Amino acid sequence: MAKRGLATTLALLAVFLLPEAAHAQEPPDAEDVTAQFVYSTPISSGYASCPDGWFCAWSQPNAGGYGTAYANDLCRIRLNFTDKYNDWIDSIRNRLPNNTWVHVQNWNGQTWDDLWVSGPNNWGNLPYEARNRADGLYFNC
Ligand SMILES: [Ca+2]
Repeated sequence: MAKRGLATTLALLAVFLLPEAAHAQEPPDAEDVTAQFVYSTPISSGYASCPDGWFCAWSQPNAGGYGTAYANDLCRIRLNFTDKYNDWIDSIRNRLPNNTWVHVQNWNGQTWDDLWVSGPNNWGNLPYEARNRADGLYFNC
């Protein structure tokens, strides 16, 4: 009976723990980097100023405010904006190649949470509740 009780307990733990692990959606070799390791460049406002092959983010809705484009070849890294540049991004455009998905993420003090997951060719305003919260970008391809 004691063994069955342990097995039942472990099974219940797995039920509760596994969905959380699956939610992370990140490979174990995800690497955190800061801006000095990622090629980026300022861009003008307007969705049309996002060059083909780049991921673009703007500080205001409708591709307004200041913008930054991030280069390709960014698989499986997280760009941590660091304290100086956190809590920004209102709108985005994903023109990265290689079926790259970009997770716009918030650091909640313990883990990275997805505010938005941008598939290939995705563009537009982030949902209202996701704006001005991004602390990093996770590139998955
Ligand atoms: Ca934040």
